Amino acid sequence: MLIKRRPSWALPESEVTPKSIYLNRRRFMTGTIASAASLALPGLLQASETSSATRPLDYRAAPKFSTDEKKTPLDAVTRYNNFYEFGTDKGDPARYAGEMSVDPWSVDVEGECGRPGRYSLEDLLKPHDYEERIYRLRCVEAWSMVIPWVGVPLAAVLKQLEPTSRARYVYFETLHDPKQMRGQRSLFSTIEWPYREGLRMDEAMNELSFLAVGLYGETLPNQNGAPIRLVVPWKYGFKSIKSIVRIRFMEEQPKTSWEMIAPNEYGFYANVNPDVDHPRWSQKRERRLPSGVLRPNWIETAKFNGYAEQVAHLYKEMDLSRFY
Ligand SMILES: Nc1nc2c(c(=O)[nH]1)N[C@H]1C(S)=C(S)[C@@H](COP(=O)(O)O)O[C@H]1N2
Ligand SMILES: [Mo]
Repeated sequence: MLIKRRPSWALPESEVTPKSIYLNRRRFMTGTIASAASLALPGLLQASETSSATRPLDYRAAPKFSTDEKKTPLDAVTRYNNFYEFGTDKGDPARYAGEMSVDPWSVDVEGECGRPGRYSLEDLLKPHDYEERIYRLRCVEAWSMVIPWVGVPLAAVLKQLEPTSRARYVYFETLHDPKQMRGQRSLFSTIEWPYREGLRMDEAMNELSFLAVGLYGETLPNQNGAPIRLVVPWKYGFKSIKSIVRIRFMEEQPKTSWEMIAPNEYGFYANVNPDVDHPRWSQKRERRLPSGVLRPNWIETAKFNGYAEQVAHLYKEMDLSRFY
């Protein structure tokens, strides 16, 4: 029997009308073995969905950060994931991320800033109102989604921590706890835990950079990086680090997980760019999910994932084929 607990930073149920999105699931096909398995084992997935129960959030829409594109159905957003802490199969996070406990949660703030210390998630977010932003998410593996996130601008949270003039980069870490994260117990893991990511300070302060605490109007399902994750929509998905427990302001460019694994394939910048192919595949097109096996939904990839107007100026002086 699973006891549903409301995170302290979510709203009391009495203040909002819960959405019925979970009651009205549609099955979808992604064309992977993972989803075939998930269709065959509905009971198993049902259990993990319940164990990472979500709660409604109070937020307002941010029309400036929206899109006319069709949103990816919740089913795809929550069942086709990359979260190697729970396994490398696309279905593993939905199956196993319920084994992680996300309440209470705290974030350690360190380095070049005026307000270092350990913050409860509640204290970190208290000064800010939640907004909904509908962003495209483009994975380096050439698939993409359109996701309605709920959260706060990264810049607002970072400013409140008072970065010093020496802070040129900001670095993030995911929880490292093999007891709760079975992928970290694996002997075959290529990642040196914890999962690490980082941004240049001007990238972090860009209006698009976002800290998500929810999606589709509710707190994040664990598989999507509960209780707090980064969303950097003009960069490949691996920059959007999940389940953040550490923020460090740094003078030097930090080492990041995928760059550590294969520096010739994955760079620190990782801007979405159809003109710079991955060494092993083209980045000119992407499968917009849901996408069937028989009729894959291929679309053209846009430079900076379609956000050039907001971010191209950050890279004016840079050769993006060298700084990939
Ligand atoms: N800690 C952590 N964060 C992570 C990953 C991961 O394996 N571990 N995968 C990244 C990749 S490759 C992608 S594409 C996105 C996927 O986010 P989603 O599952 O919410 O769609 O999360 C990113 N953040
Ligand atoms: Mo990804």
